[in-house]
Amino acid sequence: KPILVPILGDQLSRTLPSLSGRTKDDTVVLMMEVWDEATYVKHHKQKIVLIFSAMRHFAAELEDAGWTVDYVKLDAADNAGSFTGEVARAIERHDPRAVHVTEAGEWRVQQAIEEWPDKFDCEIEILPDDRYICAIPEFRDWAEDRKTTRMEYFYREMRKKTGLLMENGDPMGGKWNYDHENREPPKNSMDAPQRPLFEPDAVTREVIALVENSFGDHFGNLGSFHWPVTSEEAEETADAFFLERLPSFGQYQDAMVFGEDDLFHSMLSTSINLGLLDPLDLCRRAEKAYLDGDAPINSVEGFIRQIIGWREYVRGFYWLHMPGLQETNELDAHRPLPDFYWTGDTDMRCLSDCIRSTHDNAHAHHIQRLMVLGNFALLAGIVPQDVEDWFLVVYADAYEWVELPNVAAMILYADGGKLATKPYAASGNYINKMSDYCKECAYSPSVKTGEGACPFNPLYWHFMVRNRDRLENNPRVGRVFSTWDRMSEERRAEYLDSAEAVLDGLEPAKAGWARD
Ligand code: FAD
Ligand code: DLZ
Ligand code: SF4
Repeated sequence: KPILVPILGDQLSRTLPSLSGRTKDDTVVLMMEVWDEATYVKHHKQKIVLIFSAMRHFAAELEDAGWTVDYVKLDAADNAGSFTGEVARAIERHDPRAVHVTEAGEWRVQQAIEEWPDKFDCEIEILPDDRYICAIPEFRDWAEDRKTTRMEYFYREMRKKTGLLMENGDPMGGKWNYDHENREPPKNSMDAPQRPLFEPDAVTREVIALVENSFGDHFGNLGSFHWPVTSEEAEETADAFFLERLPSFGQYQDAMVFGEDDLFHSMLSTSINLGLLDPLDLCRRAEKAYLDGDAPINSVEGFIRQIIGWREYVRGFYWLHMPGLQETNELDAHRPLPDFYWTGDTDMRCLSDCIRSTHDNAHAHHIQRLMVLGNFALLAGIVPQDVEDWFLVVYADAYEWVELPNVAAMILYADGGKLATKPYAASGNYINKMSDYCKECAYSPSVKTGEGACPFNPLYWHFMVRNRDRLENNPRVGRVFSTWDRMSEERRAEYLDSAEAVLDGLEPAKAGWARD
């Protein structure tokens, strides 16, 4: 009897623990395209194409390498529509002596897997996913008994653990973090190199047709699908990044330019999250670029921090705070998501450009997600669950374990400050400084209230005033209220009235975009 090895859509790694220890002659790999996964939220069309195409390519590679793969397509007759239903059918088909599965990335799926031992009359082995640098219990131990569980301290532990950018126990260059060098505004004419764009092959084209047919009402554009769908294409994207973009990655990490969708970012998150690239290997390559003198320390340290710091940290944070993180709403935000997040129909040029990129590419870079799309949702007091659904739907790299901490805790402060020391709230000044958006916007960042005012300006004060009780004692925010208190009563009323006018003008999203 064989061992059945189900491989989920974000487990496309040859080193996957449930696969790497197996022998080909007594293993059946099971891969399943299932309706439940494609529709628990109505994912961007490109996200579904990416996952199905990458799954199909991975299955073909395994078969070429001599593995037996039982691949269930979405439109296969009798597809049960769920992982559990398909594993049940596969147990019938193959009569395995055991099922070996690597733990799921998402809490929702892991809950279902943990029911398998009771459901199936077959031995079930659930293996920890060792494709991360920090195991879930290790993060829990680290977080326990600590007064402050900030990312920066966790990151230093990961530097020590991996030895990345370390020299005799000290950080290379003398500092742990070079973030203050990574905040340069864009230059007038930014000439970022084009990343490799992959034309859809026959496999991807077949999936595109399937997705148009089955998920035609989902958000997003398919005409511009160029994501890497194999580890080879992902490596090509990584090669181009290390060669052409890493040197400027740090400097322009927070810059935003109208119509420039990736600038000097790596565009590797979709491939890392699918399992096509190994995150530690990427960090070692970045470190080598520094040691060889091909990239400056601020770029290399910044890139490594995003991966062994933020990426690992949010995963640990997710598992530490689930399932509560889905429900948390400490700032008591209650406004529905504005419709323009789906349509892009707004005169705010920063938001409309970020939403266009999101619609066309299933991508927006970090600072767009944080300081434009996130900042607006924070200031306007959008209900966290609406914002979470939106971010989970629209990005090709979105899985709940990475999306939810970034949205609930990082941008919305809905966890009450476990992750961030203060809300990332900013007025139009910040966006004006870090982008070229404002020059041709219908609004002006220097107009603070009334006609023509950048909506971020009055909303900033409305947010602060509404949350004064919660934020006033935070030493990193407190001073803001002294500024407010020094304003004349008339000025304060202008700010609040302007903000109310913006908020009253927000049309709530129509039902059916994120969920049926
Ligand atoms: P780069 O800028 O080149 O960064 C390199 C890598 O670092 C990324 O590929 C990613 O793996 C990692 N990374 C960077 N920042 C983060 C972070 N905050 N959390 C986790 N990993 C990080 N990333 C996702 O992978 N999936 C998501 O669903 C997701 N949702 C986000 C939602 C919000 C509100 C915010 C503010 C950030 C979110 N991020 C998410 C993090 C980040 O925006 C993306 O990883 C990044 O934009 C991907 O593009 P890139 O590969 O070019 O990244
Ligand atoms: C996101 C996604 C989608 C859209 N569809 C599938 C699918 O049909 N089959 C599959 O194996 N995985 C899919 N995924 C990715 C899963 O949701 C992902 O593996 C979970 O996040 C694991 O926790
Ligand atoms: Fe965005 Fe305000 Fe600048 Fe317009 S003026 S682009 S709304 S920050």
